[in-house]
Amino acid sequence: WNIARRDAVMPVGALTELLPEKHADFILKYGKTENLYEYVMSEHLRISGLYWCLTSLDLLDKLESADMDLIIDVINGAKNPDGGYGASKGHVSHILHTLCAVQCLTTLKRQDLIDVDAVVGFVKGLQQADGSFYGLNEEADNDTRFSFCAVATLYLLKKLEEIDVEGVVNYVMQCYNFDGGFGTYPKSESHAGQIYCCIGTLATTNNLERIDINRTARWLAERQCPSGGLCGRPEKLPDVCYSWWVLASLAIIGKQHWIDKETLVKFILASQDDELGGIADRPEDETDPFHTVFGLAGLSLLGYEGLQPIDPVFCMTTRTLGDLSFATKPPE
Ligand code: GRG
Ligand code: ZN
Repeated sequence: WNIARRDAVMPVGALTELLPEKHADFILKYGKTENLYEYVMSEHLRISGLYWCLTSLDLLDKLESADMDLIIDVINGAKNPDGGYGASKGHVSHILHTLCAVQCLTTLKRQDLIDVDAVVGFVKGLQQADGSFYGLNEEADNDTRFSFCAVATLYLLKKLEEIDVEGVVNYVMQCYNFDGGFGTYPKSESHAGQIYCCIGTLATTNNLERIDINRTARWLAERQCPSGGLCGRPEKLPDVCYSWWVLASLAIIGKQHWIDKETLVKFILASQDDELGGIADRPEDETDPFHTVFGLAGLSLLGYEGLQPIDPVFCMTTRTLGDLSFATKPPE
């Protein structure tokens, strides 16, 4: 193939080693009250932000440095009477933040703080007759991301049987496209983020045999650009977060070896900032906790040394998940 393709530029003299201490410092500075205020508190992303930060620290084996009491206050403050969690105090419950709250409390070994029946009630209330899920009550915004969030939340609480699992799976299969990918809703374009969510849903519910593994793996493997980075759709630029969405999807279906490991590792390492710490979407961009966690998680799946092993379905360490882990051995 010699077809011109949109790609990132790999800078001369790019970093080639992981800087774990820099990344731990970068993440921990968001744990300090004033920065938490500036970044996580002021945004509508607070609980998801905590999940990105905690999972980064867990991958780096630095969880004990997190300000546990502050984090627990923030999560408890985001809990609503309907059983769900909002982005932060005073925000309406949303399935995305409910999953993140459950993930954070699981990572902190504080599942005892979860009112399981209330969370189950909230999640159940979001399921529609066709099996799909809304993200929040009374808003028709069915999205396969929310199917995954619902399934993952209940799986982590060992309550999967509380929803119509066959219905979720049938809806997800309606979003399966001829090219092997999945979209946001039926007949919508394939996107790597949605593929991760749909494959995660099928894996968690033991339904992976419903797809053509080779066709899906081929769509995913074609996302690798000459720079080594992975993109989310044809004609898009590579971005470090797709080192998670694409690679984890391949890992779940046992085809991780269909992408070139060495150049992907180089791409992620080149996206680090050696002064401020953290990982960016691509080389020389500004770093943030979102791309830091998915860069680290991608490196962990690729077997990069010094990182805790990650579960490809839940993006949490296998150590944290224990018997809940789905982790499959990366195939040779
Ligand atoms: C347990 C890790 C975890 C997640 C929970 C919310 C969720 C489940 C998954 C999100 C999957 C998703 C849709 C990821 C894509 C995020 C993203 C970078 C979207 C931007 O997409 P485009 O195509 O832009 O508009 P790009 O940057 O690719 O050109
Ligand atoms: Zn990104």
